[in-house]
Amino acid sequence: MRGFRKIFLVLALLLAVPVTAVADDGYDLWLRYKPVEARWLGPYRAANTVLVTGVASPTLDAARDELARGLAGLLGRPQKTGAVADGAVLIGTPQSSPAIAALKLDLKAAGDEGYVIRSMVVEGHKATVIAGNSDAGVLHGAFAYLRLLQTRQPLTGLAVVEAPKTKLRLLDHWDNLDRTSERGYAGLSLWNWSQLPALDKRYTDYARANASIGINGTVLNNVNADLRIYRPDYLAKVAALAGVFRPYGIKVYLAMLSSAPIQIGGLKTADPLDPGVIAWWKQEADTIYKAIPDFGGFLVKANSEGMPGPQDYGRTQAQGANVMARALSPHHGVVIWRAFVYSPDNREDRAKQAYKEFVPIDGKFDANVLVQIKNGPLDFQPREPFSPLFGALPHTDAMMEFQITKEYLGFATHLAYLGPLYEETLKSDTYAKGPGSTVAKVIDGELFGNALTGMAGVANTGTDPNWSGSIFNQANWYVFGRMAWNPEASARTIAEEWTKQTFGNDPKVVRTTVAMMMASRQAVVDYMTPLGLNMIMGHGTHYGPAPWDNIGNRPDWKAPYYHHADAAGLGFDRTASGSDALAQYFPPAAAKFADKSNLDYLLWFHHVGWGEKLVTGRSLWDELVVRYTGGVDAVKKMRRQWNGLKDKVDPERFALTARYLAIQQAEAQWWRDACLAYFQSFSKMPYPKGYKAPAHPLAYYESLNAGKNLDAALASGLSN
Ligand code: GCV
Repeated sequence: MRGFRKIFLVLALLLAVPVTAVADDGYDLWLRYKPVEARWLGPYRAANTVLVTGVASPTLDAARDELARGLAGLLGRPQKTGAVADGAVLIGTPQSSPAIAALKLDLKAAGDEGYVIRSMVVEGHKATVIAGNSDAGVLHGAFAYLRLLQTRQPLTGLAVVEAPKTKLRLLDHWDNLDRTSERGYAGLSLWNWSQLPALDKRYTDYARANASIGINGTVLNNVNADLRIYRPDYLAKVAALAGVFRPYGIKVYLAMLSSAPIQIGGLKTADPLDPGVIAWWKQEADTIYKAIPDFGGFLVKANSEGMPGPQDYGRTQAQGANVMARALSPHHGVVIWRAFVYSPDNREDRAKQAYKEFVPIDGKFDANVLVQIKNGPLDFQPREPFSPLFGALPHTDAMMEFQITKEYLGFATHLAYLGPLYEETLKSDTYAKGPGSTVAKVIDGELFGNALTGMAGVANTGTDPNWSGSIFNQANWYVFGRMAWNPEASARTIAEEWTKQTFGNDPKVVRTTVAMMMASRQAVVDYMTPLGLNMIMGHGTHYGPAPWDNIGNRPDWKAPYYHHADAAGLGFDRTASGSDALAQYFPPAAAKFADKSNLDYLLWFHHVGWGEKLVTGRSLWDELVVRYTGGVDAVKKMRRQWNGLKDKVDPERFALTARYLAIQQAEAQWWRDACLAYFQSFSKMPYPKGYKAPAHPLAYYESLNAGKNLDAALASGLSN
């Protein structure tokens, strides 16, 4: 297939067919390395005459190979390697390259995994130096250098110094051993367990993509873990993957369960304080490290959604984590303990439960434990306030968990660039140590001086040719990696960077695509869960509107629990007159959320009367209609914008995206119509002027259920 594409490309070039006419399945992600425009060719070729390497290592070879591949693609000629000359690009560390050692570069700011890229005179020649303190740093520098070319930056006067602000930058795969993926919408799991330890080229391309954005770890299996993965035959498979990822600076981690001493150890208890259990964890760690000497550590979901945990023995989450941590510590492994803990009993506001569980045990975790906190207090909603745990654990290494896969934001088809969601959370001020105590500063360790820091993203990769279910979903993988590297980075800048690498540097393409991306997440918020609504998605699927229905299979956590619609109004009172979840925030942050003019969180924190006048001058009911309608209009606009790029994007990626946008529009209308019809049954207020309520709000859904094909269903959904 790939070879065939190459032949096709050559033929197309020979026939002088414009590049945009060549079909492209998106496999190459943002590492496309397409030929640069004529005006860049001269200066770029002059600055890249020869690659100069030093003593080889698997990682430095990967850096060299990537540069050779990238420069050959971009500059349309094979890339030479050799000795220093004018236009040379030198890569290495002071240890691997005598030429770089001789430059006596100050590499302190590059840290363990960063790099410098400098234009310099080397041995009398004008050259570019890509150097780091470690081979992984050099590899990251090589990708950064290629990014400069892919985004058409000048290659003169370069003085770049970069180091990641967080230590652990991980993808969490919720992948099962049967290759299904919990909340995965991009095909099967990438890990072909029945064929491993035999390797697939795709594993290397996965590692390349991750290294290009600085990701340095991957948790291979679902947090709802199947412990067969710890069998010797599976560990050999895991070791094979670790071997592919190692040269790319990526460590392998595995999800673990607290009950493992019973489930796979054959013990009678998994009590973390039991001497037999303590000994078993040590022995299990030794076994794992024999197979994978640089194993990263465990990710654990405990006492949540039916998972076992230390509470089963009357122990704290810290005691549960520490028993594992002490077994991993001699091997330099870590335990990542999730704060996603809530009980099946809904008498306590779910949004308050994790805080109540973890704040009392702040400071009780061993040095090699990180507590991984979802960005919001509930569960990856289109918009949530930041979790009050950020800032509330000054003596604990707190790590961010974002979701990249769009469990609650329309799966593969809806275009929702998550950069603004990540940025909004990271820029939120916790006020833990006064103004400026942002979530970013909590998780990069600046605020509390943490030794361990990190950010994890629930992966959206799968066996789909384009890896992520849609072309635009690739941007979410990309922005996650870039923000894990620098939690203070700008979502817009990253969108621009991604677009240029993915769709090219044509200003109209960049302008249009970035505008679509930057508006897309708010559009989803508006047509799904405006004004702070949340958890009104369908059944256990989390797809489509179902404000009337049950979320998941837990009877006590129904959608009406979250929105509290009644004859008087709508929204969850989390002020002092309600659950007082507000009190878990530092007072200035609480005051911002309490402010009713902060419409983004209005119904998250308040039960508001249907007729109550909002800061916009409209009643809540009218505002709700305006928001739902605005969300749909925003999708219509994205479709128009995308259609304007028809002659500028290759037909395959264009058509896929156009089709998905049509589905998105139909489903946005489905959301609007279904939610408004439902909420109006409470508000009993007339629709505002100009809004025509559909006679049949569930037409799209029902036509799909009636077995109509998608086009027919779309037609019914698009009819108004
Ligand atoms: C992996 C939500 C999801 C579950 C997920 C869970 C978690 O409830 O719907 O699929 O389980 O979060 O984060 O553990």
